[in-house]
Amino acid sequence: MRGKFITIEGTEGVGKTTNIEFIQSWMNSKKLTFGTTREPGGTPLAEQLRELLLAPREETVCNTAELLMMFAARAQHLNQVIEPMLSEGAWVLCDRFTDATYAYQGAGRHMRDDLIRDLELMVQGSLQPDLTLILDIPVQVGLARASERSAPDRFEQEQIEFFERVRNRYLQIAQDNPQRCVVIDASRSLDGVQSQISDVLENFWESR
Ligand code: T5A
Repeated sequence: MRGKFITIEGTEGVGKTTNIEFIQSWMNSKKLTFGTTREPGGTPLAEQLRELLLAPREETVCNTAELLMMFAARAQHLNQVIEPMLSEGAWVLCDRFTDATYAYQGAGRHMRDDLIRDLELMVQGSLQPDLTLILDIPVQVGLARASERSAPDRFEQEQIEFFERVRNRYLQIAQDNPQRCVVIDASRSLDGVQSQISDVLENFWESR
């Protein structure tokens, strides 16, 4: 049987990394075979593209180059990691996927949705995640959390308005895809966040 594809999304510092560890424990408790991966990244080539994308630089990265690099990394990741694992029946837990492109390059950078959709179709065909957890938090809270952890990358140097557009797009995506997406209130204590995630995962498990 084909594995399930679960993605986790949200604006900067929303707690994806922290909660991925929690989801991994849940998957272990269900004795699932699974892999955890991330975007951009997940293969040696895609991780190199990630470094190129995230590094602050003096040269302005044009929006089209940024979009194409995101999808180049995704094509490699799907081909080398995600598709083979799902075909073998393993579950895949992925830190960000194409929703991030609609949110960051679409809403954040004002790139046209139809361009993104064409690339999505070319790179992933009809493949979509089975479940997407969208962690939601006021932008300022997330940026403050992220800044305590490390120096800002190229995206984290954007203005607050950029992240507001990203957040709003994520909420819109959730509204448009209620069968796939669940919004998690990530502004609560970690215990509160993980209790909601646990409920969502158990529901998903029952209905799979
Ligand atoms: N990107 C990506 C695009 O533009 N387009 C795309 O298509 C894709 C795929 C990737 C960047 O690339 C962009 C988006 C991103 O800018 P990333 O590493 O995936 O970068 O994204 P970040 O958001 O930068 O990831 P972070 O690691 O910064 O944030 P996390 O993982 O969401 O947050 P985490 O878990 O590290 O938590 C941050 C801090 O908050 C604390 C944690 O302990 C940690 O210190 N924390 C909490 N504190 C209190 N209460 C809670 N509930 C807490 N949860 C976590």
